Amino acid sequence: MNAKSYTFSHALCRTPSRSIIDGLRAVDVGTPSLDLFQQHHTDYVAALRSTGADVTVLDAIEGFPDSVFIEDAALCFQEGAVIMRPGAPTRLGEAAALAPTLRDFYEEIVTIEAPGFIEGGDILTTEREILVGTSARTDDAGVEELRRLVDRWGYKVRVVNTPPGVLHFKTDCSLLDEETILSTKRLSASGCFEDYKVIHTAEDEEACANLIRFNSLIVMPAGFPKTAEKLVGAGYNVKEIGNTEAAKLDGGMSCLSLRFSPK
Ligand code: CIR
Repeated sequence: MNAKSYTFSHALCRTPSRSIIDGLRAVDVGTPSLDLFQQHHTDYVAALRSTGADVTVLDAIEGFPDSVFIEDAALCFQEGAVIMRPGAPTRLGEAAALAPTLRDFYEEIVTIEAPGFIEGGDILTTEREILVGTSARTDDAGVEELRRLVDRWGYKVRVVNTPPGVLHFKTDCSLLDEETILSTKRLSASGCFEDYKVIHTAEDEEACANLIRFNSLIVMPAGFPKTAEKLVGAGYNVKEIGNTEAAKLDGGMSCLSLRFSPK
């Protein structure tokens, strides 16, 4: 196994802060429990480590309630890292806060500059391209800036649409392997995965579309038995992790880590 889109030597996670109760959410379905969030987070980190990866868990940042969703603040490749420019005003400062840590791993770090906005949750890196969904958090200027920055490493960016009312592009899809994407039907209907094999989330289980392929594992939220069965049936090694508290803040499995293999 050497696919660079899902083979990772490292991951960065961030401890949930006490301020998580003030995290952004589209609909208020209750306050997340910090204790349970922490328990799920510990299980998540253990799952990543079980694949042999070196996982660094950074300190919580109380000033940024959503900073546990570390994926949105940067995008990492073998060659270097891109510091994002989150479109949520309360999250803008998270990107700069992450830069010193990324310098421990990379010589080359580039930064999305104003005026564009872009968040990691809108970016799906596959073996052959970088798909970016424009959304309420990611605009055309942010995408064009990313395109310009990653050109130096030979990566191609393709712009797609995030379905209306969906937080991030990857809220509705995930990479399963070099050729295969897990997607909701509402997203794949746009035709954006025409050149891939697509496995759909089972009916009424759209909320598990955000999962991660991390080395040998598919790390998915617990509580979606029909989709889990589909994935196991297709030959994937599925590990389920509790996600009830992150879900109250529209977060899922990809948001909780930055996954990378620096050269
Ligand atoms: C937010 O609205 O920004 C957070 N409450 C959730 C971020 C989820 N991140 C992701 O899907 N990559």
